[in-house]
Amino acid sequence: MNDNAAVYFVDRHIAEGRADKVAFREADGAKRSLTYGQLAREAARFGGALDRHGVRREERIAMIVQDQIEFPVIFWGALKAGAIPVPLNTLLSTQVYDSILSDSRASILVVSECLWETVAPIVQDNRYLRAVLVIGDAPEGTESYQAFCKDAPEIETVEASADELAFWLYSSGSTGAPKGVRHVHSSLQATAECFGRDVLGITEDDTIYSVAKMFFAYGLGNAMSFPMAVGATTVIAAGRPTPDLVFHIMKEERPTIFCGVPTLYAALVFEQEKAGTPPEHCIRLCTSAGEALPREVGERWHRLWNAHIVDGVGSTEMLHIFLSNRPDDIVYGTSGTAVPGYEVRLVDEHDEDVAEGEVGELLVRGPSSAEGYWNRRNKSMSTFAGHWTRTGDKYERTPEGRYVYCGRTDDMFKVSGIWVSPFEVEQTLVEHPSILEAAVIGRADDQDLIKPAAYVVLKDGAEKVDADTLKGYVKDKIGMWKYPRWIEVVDELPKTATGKIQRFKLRESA
Ligand code: 3SK
Repeated sequence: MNDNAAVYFVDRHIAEGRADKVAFREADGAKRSLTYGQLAREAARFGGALDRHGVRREERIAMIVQDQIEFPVIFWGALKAGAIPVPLNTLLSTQVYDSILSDSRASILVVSECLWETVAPIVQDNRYLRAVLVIGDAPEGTESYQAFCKDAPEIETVEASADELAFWLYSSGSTGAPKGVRHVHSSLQATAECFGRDVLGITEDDTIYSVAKMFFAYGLGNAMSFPMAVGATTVIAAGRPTPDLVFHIMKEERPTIFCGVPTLYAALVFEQEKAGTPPEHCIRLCTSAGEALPREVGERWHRLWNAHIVDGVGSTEMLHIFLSNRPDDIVYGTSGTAVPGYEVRLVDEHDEDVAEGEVGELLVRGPSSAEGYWNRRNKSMSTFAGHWTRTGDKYERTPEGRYVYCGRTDDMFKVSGIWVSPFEVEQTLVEHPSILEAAVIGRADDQDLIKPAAYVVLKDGAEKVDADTLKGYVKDKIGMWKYPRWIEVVDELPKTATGKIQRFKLRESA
């Protein structure tokens, strides 16, 4: 039996009569679309072109590709040929691309034309690259992706086992240099079935729109593997997901499932409340990940859109969401319970299970954990501890068995000997009508005692609030010792490209 993931996600649709069904539709740019039949042929041709070029199994194919129809063609074409696609964040700097290209030793690089300038200074001196393919007009020293594929034979999907390496994703987490996370063929199907099909209930009739791009594990599942597992359609957009673009896509492209991140939900709620009128849409369900969704944002979104947000937790290491609310069982402000097929535990610093109501580090086990990090033996051993994977997140379990996010292990701090969850203080701050976003860190006072400090972004046009009022607001809601002793108004919070607040940057500048 051939367990190459391309058999299930690509080839199967032809046998099941979906060749003419649209798999991907671009909502911006050239507005092209790709049927399942076209995708199968073009992926087979790209695989054939790799073969013709002498690319061997397990060679890495780096992708700096926007959300455009070539993305799935390249990803699946590489898998069909037994090569390893490595989709990279399209927002990185020249220097970071340089280090990732060297680390991965990719032999082929495929770049979207508009991203070429960022990598142009480094490709010449890279000693592993044997071809640089530009999607669009090829500058000197590169080849056009279209010419590379022209007249290539369409290959059959190569045999692969479920445990064989399929693709890598580079994870930067909220700190540190990016690490290559190596995933096997069976993980894509496991996440698509356990979460996409069994939790979200995505069907062939759905149209999905994910603001998280496909280079990010969350977006790869939402926009590619989940819809492709059931033969649904994905709307993709290369542009930055501003509220205007999102509202436009909701109205014109009529997605039924929307996948967002907390910062964007907060901005959309704010814009919509200003506009006053309910938006025109066909959304039946939304998802959120990347950061815990503040309760307030979830509740207000539901009132406006009459569709719930299923908030969940995932990681690049586990490929997608493993702890989540359910569409028919949502408690905003919690991350729900383990996704069927996964188990979670909360442990203390000795790896002993903590008691109910105590804070512990979240460990997870399930069918989609990565094989390890590339070239990071120690880090692999500490993160992938046998069947269990460390998440680096601190959680608490409620008497009902739901998990409540407290913060990243590195972001938690104690005040007067009691743990403070930065997330709890942030959630309380964003309940204030003037505050759009907040980040909380521990900071030493004059006596070198750690106390909470808050950075807040005000809503556009919001009335200025004085610090004492805000301090009193938090004190009244969650307790004396948790209120921020310092409150700074900032224009924006430092975040990763995938929307996670980088509290370590605030600590460094405090
Ligand atoms: O950060 C997350 O919450 C996440 C969710 C799904 C897949 C991947 C990631 C990193």
